[in-house]
Amino acid sequence: MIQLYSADGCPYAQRVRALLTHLQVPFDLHEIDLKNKPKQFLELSPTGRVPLLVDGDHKLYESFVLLQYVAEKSRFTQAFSSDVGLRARQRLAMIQFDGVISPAVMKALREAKYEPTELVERELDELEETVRRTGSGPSLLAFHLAPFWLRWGWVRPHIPLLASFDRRTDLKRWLDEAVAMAPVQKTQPDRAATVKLYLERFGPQPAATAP
Ligand SMILES: N[C@@H](CCC(=O)N[C@@H](CS)C(=O)NCC(=O)O)C(=O)O
Repeated sequence: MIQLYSADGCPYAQRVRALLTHLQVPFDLHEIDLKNKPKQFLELSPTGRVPLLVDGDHKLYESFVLLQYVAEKSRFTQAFSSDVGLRARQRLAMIQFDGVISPAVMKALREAKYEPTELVERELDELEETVRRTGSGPSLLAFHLAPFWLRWGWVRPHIPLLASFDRRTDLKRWLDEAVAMAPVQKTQPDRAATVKLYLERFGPQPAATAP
């Protein structure tokens, strides 16, 4: 049986929980308190981060890898497109979401402002084109993005960058549909606790007071 080390509020871990739920793969869930990680988890985990998945001899981490491992093992045929070019674009979109788009959103949240950059705007255009070609419904791209869109929706007024998503109506519709998928809804974290965590940890920092 798969052992999944997770934290309720963690969007990376929710990706994996949602996919396992969608595919009806049984798993033991180990909820990790990230502020007080158990010794047994730290001994097991090479990074100290969740999600961590243990399946027999396989100890795996990085949600991008875990999604593909679970999908391949369960022969999830809708995981990626059958078109080799689009499949590559979908993988690239997952990587660029974590590497470019998500950090820009978190920066906008922290600074309470967004000055559009060519890089982020171009990535959003690319993402919109990729989701248009992907179509709606369960896919690894949908499970990858939905937990983030869900949380950002909860703190929407604090993230000026989301206007850039909203202008791209096909992208916004696709993301809203991804969040509405039953396994995403079923695995969503406690809303009040997540909003509190987001704003305390990632929200605008109080201006330093002069000495
Ligand atoms: N790139 C990783 C990110 C995982 C990650 O950052 N997890 C956070 C929780 S959302 C974590 O475990 N933080 C604990 C720490 O860094 O000590 C993935 O995709 O799995």
